[in-house]
Amino acid sequence: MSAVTYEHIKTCKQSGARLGKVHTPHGTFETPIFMPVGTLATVKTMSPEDLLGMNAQIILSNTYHLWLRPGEDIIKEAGGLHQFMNWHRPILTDSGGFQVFSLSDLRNITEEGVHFRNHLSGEKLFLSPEKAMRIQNDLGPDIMMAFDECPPYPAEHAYMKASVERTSRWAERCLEGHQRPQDQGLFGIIQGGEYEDLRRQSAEDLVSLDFPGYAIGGLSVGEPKDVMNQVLEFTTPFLPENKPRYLMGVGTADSLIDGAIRGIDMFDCVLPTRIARNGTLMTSEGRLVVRNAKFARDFRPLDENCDCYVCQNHSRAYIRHLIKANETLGLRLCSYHNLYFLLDLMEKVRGAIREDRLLDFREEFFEQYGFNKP
Ligand code: PRF
Ligand code: ZN
Repeated sequence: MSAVTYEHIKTCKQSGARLGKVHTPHGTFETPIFMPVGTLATVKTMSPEDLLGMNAQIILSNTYHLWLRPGEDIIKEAGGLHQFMNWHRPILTDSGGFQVFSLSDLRNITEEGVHFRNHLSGEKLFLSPEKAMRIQNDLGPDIMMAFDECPPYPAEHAYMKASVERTSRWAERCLEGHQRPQDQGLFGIIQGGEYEDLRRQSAEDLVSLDFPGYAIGGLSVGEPKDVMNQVLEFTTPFLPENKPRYLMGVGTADSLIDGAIRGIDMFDCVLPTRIARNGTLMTSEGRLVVRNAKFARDFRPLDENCDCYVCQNHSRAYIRHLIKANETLGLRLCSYHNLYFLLDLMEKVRGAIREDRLLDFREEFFEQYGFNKP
């Protein structure tokens, strides 16, 4: 029995979206789900108590960042990441592959792995499938990710084909290097850009290796929205129905709904916490930039339809003041609301799947949010 298993509850008759549960050594989370990002073993400005208060069911952290500081040896010595940060619900770590590509210049990809420079100190570093597995085995998340290459968009077909084939060879090395399959589930990552044949090839390669879950990587890297939706539509048919599916790095409200409709179970993104820190809020009526002068005397909550702690207790005028004065409470309140908004959105998505009405929900949500897309 794998450390991580998917329990299918039902398929939405209207949209085809999946309602399920993922069981892990640190408990169960409901899907479709949004995972807040805690890159450096902290969801920026949020305490574990805050995360429990908004009912975060699983969070994500990063191999690359924790390897550089404080070092996986210290986290292992603390008893693992859950103990180190005092978060006892499920944790997923990304493998470092993507972070190497997005954070460092001067990288050199070889069959063996990736040579690059530390984005903090400039020091020369090397990551490989084996090393990414060893670090994640030391960190101890419930779900760890294979070491992949996420090529830029757009990339030539020939480059992408060679890259997909290498990512498949790396995936095999990840499975061989993984030392804790009994209590950590390792997910494979499908690449292939916008190319249907390469997505198929990547999915078939990885599915034949029998991972307990599959991610779709290489999306939300600058491609148009309809390209992402198409890629999901032609990739998910190659994935087993009894394993979780994770769309990496996607976190706008509309793409969470559109991803769920295309059979995605898990999402993560820094977007809600990143935009919160400059005072941009996600609300049921679209984005709200609370710094704007028009909110100086606006004593309504950030979102009149939100039940979160922030919206029950504080006004736009107060939060605008905090953000403009660079008070850290402003960052906290905005981060809390944005995370609550996406977690609550996914709870509503799960409710709509349960009632076979996710396409109707999408219509209603997009209408209020200010989208009028097909
Ligand atoms: N690979 C990995 N992590 C990721 C991605 C990927 O392709 C993406 C793509 N948006 C986000 N995070 N390992
Ligand atoms: Zn709120």
